[in-house]
Amino acid sequence: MSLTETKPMTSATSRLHWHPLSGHSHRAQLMLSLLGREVELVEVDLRNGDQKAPGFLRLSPFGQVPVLEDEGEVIVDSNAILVYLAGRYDASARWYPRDPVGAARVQRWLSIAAGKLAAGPMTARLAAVFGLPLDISKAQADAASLFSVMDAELARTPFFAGEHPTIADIALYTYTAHAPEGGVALEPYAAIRAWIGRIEALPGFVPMKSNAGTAR
Ligand SMILES: N[C@@H](CCC(=O)N[C@@H](CS)C(=O)NCC(=O)O)C(=O)O
Repeated sequence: MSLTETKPMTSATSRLHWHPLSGHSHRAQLMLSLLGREVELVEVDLRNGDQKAPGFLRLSPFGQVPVLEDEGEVIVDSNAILVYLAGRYDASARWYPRDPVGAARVQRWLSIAAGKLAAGPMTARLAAVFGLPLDISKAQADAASLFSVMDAELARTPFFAGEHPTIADIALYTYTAHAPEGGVALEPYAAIRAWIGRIEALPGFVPMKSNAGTAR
């Protein structure tokens, strides 16, 4: 399906294979909720290695969550899921603009979400919360330099791709908002904190649990 076509809404429920403390999973869950899609959540026990079981690898060859099953399609990768959901269920095209400039503005930040956001705040959280043997000092420093740039951008515009929220904001939200769990403070970044408030005020917003088990 091309992005210029939008299939009509159906009453079918989406199925999301996820983990409740996975920021990538939360990205997909949040987008489904913002679009008002009913979702069946299927928990994959990452600590038990269930993501590497043969049955799951048939869905997700890299053995990672999230995976979306929807309308007979299997969509792997959180950003791919955001692109898919916006293309299929947002006829207004506000969440993922079709025009070349609008689409490029969104894609710029999807790349950051898959790159610098993962290397910085996500990696620091993996080390601090899950005890993975990663270079937490470097990840925290990388997070701080990324947040300086994001903060400057958000001082000029309310959302990353302009005046209204897009999938770029959803891709960036979770690991930014949960950065303090990785020892990365958000206090220095007033524009980021204001943007977090704007995202959390969106109708349909659902939080991710913090590592302490309490919802933010
Ligand atoms: N590029 C992937 C990354 C997904 C990812 O890193 N998922 C993590 C959880 S947040 C995972 O499944 N880790 C388990 C593993 O790699 O074995 C996406 O955006 O969906």
